[in-house]
Amino acid sequence: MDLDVSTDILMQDGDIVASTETQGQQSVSNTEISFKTEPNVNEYAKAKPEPSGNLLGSPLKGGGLKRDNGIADWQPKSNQVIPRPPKFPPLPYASSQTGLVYDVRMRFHVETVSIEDDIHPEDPRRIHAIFESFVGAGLAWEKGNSGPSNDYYMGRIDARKVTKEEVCLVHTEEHWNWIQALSAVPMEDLEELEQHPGTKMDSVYLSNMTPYCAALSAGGAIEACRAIMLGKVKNVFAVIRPPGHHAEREDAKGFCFFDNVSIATKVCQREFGERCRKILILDWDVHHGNGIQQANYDDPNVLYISLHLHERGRFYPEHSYRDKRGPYGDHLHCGDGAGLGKNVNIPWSKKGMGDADYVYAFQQVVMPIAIEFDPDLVIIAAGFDAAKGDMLGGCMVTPAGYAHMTHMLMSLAQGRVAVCLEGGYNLDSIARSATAVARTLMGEPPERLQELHPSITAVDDVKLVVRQQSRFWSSLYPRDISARLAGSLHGERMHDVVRRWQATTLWDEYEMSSLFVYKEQLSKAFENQVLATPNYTEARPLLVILHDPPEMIASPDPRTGKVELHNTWLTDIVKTYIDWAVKHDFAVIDVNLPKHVSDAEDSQIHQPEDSMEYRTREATQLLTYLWGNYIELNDSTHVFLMGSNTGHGAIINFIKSNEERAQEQLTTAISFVKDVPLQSCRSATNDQFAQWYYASSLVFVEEDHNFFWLGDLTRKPKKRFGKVQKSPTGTISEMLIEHKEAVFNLLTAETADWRAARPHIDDEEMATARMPPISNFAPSPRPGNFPALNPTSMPPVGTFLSPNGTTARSPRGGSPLPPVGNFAPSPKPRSSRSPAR
Ligand code: Q9C
Ligand code: ZN
Repeated sequence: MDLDVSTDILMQDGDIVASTETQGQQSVSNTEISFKTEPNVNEYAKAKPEPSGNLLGSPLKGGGLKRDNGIADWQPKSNQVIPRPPKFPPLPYASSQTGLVYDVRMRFHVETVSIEDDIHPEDPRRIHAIFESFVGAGLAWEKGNSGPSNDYYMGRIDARKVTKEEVCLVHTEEHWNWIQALSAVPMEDLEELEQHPGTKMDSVYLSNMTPYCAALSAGGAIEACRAIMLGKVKNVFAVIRPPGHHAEREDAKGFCFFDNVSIATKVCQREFGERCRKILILDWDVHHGNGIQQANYDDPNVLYISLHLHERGRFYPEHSYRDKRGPYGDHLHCGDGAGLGKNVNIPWSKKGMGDADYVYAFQQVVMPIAIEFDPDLVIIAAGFDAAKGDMLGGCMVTPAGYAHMTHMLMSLAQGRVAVCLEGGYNLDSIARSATAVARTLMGEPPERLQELHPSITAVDDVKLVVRQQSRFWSSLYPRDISARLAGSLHGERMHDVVRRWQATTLWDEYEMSSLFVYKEQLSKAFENQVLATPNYTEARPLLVILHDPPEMIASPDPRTGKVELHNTWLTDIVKTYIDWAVKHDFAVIDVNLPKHVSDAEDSQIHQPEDSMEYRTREATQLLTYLWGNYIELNDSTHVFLMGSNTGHGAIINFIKSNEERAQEQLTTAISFVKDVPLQSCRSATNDQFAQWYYASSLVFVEEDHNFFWLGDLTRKPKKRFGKVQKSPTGTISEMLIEHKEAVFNLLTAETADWRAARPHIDDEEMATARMPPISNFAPSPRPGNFPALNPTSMPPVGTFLSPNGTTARSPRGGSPLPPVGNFAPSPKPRSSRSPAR
């Protein structure tokens, strides 16, 4: 191949098609890579000023196409002690060049109808901005702008057009054909073009030059990777566009046409075989690379790791592939078949991630996995749209952050790193970020990081990924537990175990038992959800407590994260309230609001809490059900509702939609509010309503609650928020301890009248109401309002009888009825401990 190395390495728009077209075609068949550098280096050494910051001074460079370690020129001189020439070139990596793919012709893909002030973000100037920045930083050579060329600069590698056959390693032939056809579509038709009948294009613009530019972009990525594998360069930066990582098997999408990186991956695997079997694709574009994931999903030799903004599936590409099946970028997508475990999504749930968050993810997930994978080549799908200043990404990564990520990745694959541009839309941000990356590739250490503290959400997001990926990677801890639970271990969620234990204890101490609650979907989490003292229908005060499950405090094993029972404590402050209430002759209904309701078939994987909205809705329904079916039908003299967090929301919701019933029947609503919104009671039709709520409530609000710092601190809270009291910072349990005296005093005061005129309690009668706790976990006899059923039609299940053979009272205190209409596998009647008298 005869190349004139002294000519301008930067092709001008005019000579493009003629020169590079043919050169490009040559490189397809010929593995030669051309390095266009100026031959005369001695002159340069004299003429060029010292690059700033070069502490060692400018070394003499060998001229010509390659860096020269002086070995070839070494000549023994006759009267000297002859040192042995080294067998291998010293510092082979440090002394070889970084490659650069840049071809101005990739600027030809432009939006056809350009609306003046609405320039498309995927702007042709993107690649030029990066190249100019390289030149300005002294990393790349440009005729007229940077003195004589020498191999101190990045070595230029020609882009060329990808072939159909290469594209079809990733895309369908139809996709290739559709892209090719664009060059002949009249401009005015391009806008309305569909890629698939009836499907609008998803975030792409088209021009007649699109096929050409997309082909150069993919070809550029290929040549970049090949140059490394051929030993021409140590690493490479491919400044290419249009980007590729959203392009799917048969879809252009998200400004992308061909999946450049995946095509380069498959070409290298095929061409270099065992030398380039395992490839790591690290995608730090702010968007998920749905195309790359799809193209490599079942390939065990391609590890795809993507860090991206996900916003729980609400960030682009929200769902993809025309079948619209999923939030493909979530952490649960880990690959398929032989490729299982070779897909790692690190989805940020919130915008605004910065250097510390990315570095944290690298340290916790990316590098441990990458080192264990041990790739032969690293390709970075390098979008710079997570950069500070990018209008699409909303993240904060600085050039130093990108440099650090690059630096870490350079420890892999013997330094074989190919950086391929993807997105990134702020011209200034991408230029500065890419330059920092290129400097790092060339051997400069990264700048110091300014931001060192990862955000809480980032830590949470990363933890989720670690747990998920720990199934596949032995360097990740803590291990995911679901694999251990699968099979015959009979794993049970602790909240179910604990609630059963509570039910047992409350039965033993107060003969509290389960009230039937109709549930459409049955789950263990509902078992024993509502427990009542046997006297809950009687003419006495009733305290209804809606609370979160008790809190666990654990000190896990530092290495495995294993939580052992002997290092785990259960705090159940609600019990204190029940104890007090029972001792003071209150009837109690205790309602447990589980934080997560598993499906009937519990998959035993880690579950986040159900959303606050969902839990509040569920709790409201439950309270409404209890009120209608139990509370208002009994003879209670007073009704107190007490709720913490979700319970508070449920109480207010109930009150608001049952204004009259509440005002008539409810004595006091007591709330503990920590990390849920403080609800207010106001009525459109009744001015007195807020007044009534104020008089009938006691609301403890944690002092850090934003209610206090959002509002005007100098003013008292509005009456409609109830009788608000500030509570010192702490957990809900701590709040419950802190204010128990206040609550007990209130309960005592409010029931003083009844206490004074206390009726005699018939012990005999009470005993008849006793029954063992009953599981709430089974099909109900019939949906609907339980008490509305004809009691005699209830199936006579054995344990419905109390141990002494009598039957319990119905909720209304009427005809005998199996207690709480429960169903199926209930605990065995306890003969010895049962309270038969
Ligand atoms: N509602 C890359 O960064 N946004 N592509 C479309 C439509 C598309 C980004 C928003 C963003 C594509 C390579
Ligand atoms: Zn992007």
